[in-house]
Amino acid sequence: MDHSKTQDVDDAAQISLAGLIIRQKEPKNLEAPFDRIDSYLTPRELFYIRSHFPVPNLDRDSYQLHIDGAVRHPFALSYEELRSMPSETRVATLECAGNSRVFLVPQVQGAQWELGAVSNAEWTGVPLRALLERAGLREDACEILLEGADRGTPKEGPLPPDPISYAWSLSRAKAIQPEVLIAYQMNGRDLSPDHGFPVRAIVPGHYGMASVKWLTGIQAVSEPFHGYWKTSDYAYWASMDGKPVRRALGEMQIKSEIARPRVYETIAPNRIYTVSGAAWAGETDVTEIAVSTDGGRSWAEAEFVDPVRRHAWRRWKFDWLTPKEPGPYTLLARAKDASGLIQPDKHDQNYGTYVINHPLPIEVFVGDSAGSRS
Ligand SMILES: Nc1nc2c(c(=O)[nH]1)N[C@H]1C(S)=C(S)[C@@H](COP(=O)(O)O)O[C@H]1N2
Ligand SMILES: [Mo]
Repeated sequence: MDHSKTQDVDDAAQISLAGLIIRQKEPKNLEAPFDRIDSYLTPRELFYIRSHFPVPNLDRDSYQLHIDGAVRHPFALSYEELRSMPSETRVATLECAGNSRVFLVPQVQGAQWELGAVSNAEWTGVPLRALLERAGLREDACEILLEGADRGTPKEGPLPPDPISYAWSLSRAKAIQPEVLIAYQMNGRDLSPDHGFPVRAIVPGHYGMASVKWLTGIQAVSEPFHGYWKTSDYAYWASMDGKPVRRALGEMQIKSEIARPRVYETIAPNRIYTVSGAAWAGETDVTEIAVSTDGGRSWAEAEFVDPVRRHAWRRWKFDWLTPKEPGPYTLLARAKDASGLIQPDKHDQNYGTYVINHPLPIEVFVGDSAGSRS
């Protein structure tokens, strides 16, 4: 792996030109400045932060990761022991399931994320699979429960009777996939406290809620885990034989976002303006990206900047010959995946305040006031 390249990304001038946007001060919920990040990997300093409780104080020397439950040989690992195991490094995009919530009309409850509750980084850690193999998963283990050290009382009901920890379970099938990491580094540097120091899970392809930070427990369970986060919070209405059933969120749905121009940007007429952004999907690849500059009436193919890499975003760009005619224009981007599926035209109400993956309208003005600036 080319560490020097990663280092460059985190030291890049863009860090000093940009900062995070506050959505909530405490617990910390900070959004990445999506329009200001040009790099493939999001520098650690600009990676969005989504935390439900205050950051727990974990110490490298006393840290222990417990692997137990429906396993034949439960065990615990220190931080140094984890770091001495064979590791892997993978790029994965994390998107918070509530990203782009501010685009919903009428407005809904929850953090008003714009475009930046999504970021892309390179993660280093031990495959969860290796830990589960060492523990010897029992036949009856159906899910793997990941538990963080942070605790508190959540904000929205139905509320549990007492304070709880942050916890999320993965199906056995996903937990043993090679991409799921028990990570201790991000972009070649140790995790920062906000991103889960000393150790977090990284579950590529799933919405961010699955990538449990401050991970202290891995428990194999023989019954599906129906805790607060998988029922009250990150759940949606699925359909079973035509009847609605409550299910936990999982895979990220295909989505693209326009980074530039920004909402209400003024753009010079009759010039080439390079529209840019990124697109990603869950357990599939993004294969096509189209841009509309007339509110969705017509679409033109845009060009990818990055190659296909499962679980990581692809930046894209589109050279727009801006109209001679001044006025408001609505830009949209729409991605297609390897199976031919494209982003839905509008938000699916069954997802409530989550999974906002329809093409997000970016309204701009073409006019002369930008002439002097560009
Ligand atoms: N322990 C713990 N893990 C957590 C959370 C949390 O509040 N506590 N938030 C989750 C959510 S909702 C998201 S989107 C990601 C965000 O990871 P980041 O803060 O590193 O961007 O962490 C997930 N892991
Ligand atoms: Mo999230």
